[in-house]
Amino acid sequence: MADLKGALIGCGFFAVNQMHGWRDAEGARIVSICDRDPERLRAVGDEFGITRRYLSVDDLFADGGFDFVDIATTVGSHRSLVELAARHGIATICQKPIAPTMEDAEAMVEACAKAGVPFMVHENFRWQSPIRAVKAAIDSGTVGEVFWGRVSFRSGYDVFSGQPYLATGKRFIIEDLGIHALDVARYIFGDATAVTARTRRVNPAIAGEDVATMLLDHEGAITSIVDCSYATRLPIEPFPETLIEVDGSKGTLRLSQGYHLTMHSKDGTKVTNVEPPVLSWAAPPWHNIQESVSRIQQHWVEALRAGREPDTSGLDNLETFALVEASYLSAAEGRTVSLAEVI
Ligand code: NAD
Ligand code: 89V
Repeated sequence: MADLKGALIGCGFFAVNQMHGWRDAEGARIVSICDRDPERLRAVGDEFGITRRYLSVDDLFADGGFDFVDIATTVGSHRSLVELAARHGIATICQKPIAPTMEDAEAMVEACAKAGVPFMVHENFRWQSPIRAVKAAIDSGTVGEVFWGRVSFRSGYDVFSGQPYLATGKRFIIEDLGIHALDVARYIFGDATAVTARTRRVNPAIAGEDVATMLLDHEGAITSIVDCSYATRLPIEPFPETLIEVDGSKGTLRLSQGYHLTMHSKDGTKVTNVEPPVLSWAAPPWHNIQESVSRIQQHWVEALRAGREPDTSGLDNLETFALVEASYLSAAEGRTVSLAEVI
């Protein structure tokens, strides 16, 4: 079967990982790239040997010649680009966060559904192999019925040097990073029905919040805590590890710093090293995220070929984005917010 042909829109900081992932993907390759910044277009085009380069998305779509687009621009352009792709009947991947508002996110999902085009949000954290290992361990039944959990990302890493725009938005950590942790909480503990959140800005040099704590009520009477911080200085910097705790009726499970997975039950305690591989193009500490990029892209190829909805489809991602919206509303109003209020 011929490879699927893709076009990448946005050749910035993170797109380089996506281009590496596509180079390794089985059954797909990038044939065209687009960026309104000629320098970024040249850099990515030269590094990955892509000759079809466009400064304008209108020219990109006018020329066509691809089966899907991979949108790697920042959030402000996501809605217009996804709707443009839908108008051209092109299957679409869009980076997280799906949109700046719930209204935009819902419109994007509707536009793709109406056009009959597959739509996936690049929500990659749930594809990290340590997180898959946690889910597999729960599914194996070792810890019994899960009743409590925690998804935690606490760091003092300087994310602003690579992504300066993160320092300027009114919203920061929940929208950019908490969104991944909230999605992981949904993936592991199931959909949530309500959230209670508190936020704080510790770093005076940025505009948004850099600390957030969310208490989630999940369907099935599971309670979880999702906490994230970029203001936490630790003896060994954990970036970008997501740590997970799970308590169940028969035992406990802990994904701790250094990618150690500890499973404890009446049968004993087992510690496994679940560190992800460092792919040929990857570099620690980013290898964890980089591996998940390759995995979600391969999932997209398989889902597209099979005519299946991808796990993090636009529709699925509305539930994750609703948690983001509900968390900001909860923190602003100091009350518990039901997901039904925002979705
Ligand atoms: P960036 O600013 O470095 O790159 C964005 C690029 O898109 C820029 O080169 C810009 O010129 C280009 N662009 C913007 N609008 C355009 C348009 N309309 N047409 C053509 N080009 C356009 O941003 P980044 O840090 O690479 O982030 C991009 C997206 O990736 C964001 O949504 C961010 O949240 C997400 N991201 C995801 C992960 C992850 O693990 N999933 C990690 C980092 C960033
Ligand atoms: O995954 C992300 O969205 C990134 C980072 C891990 C740096 O927060 O912005």
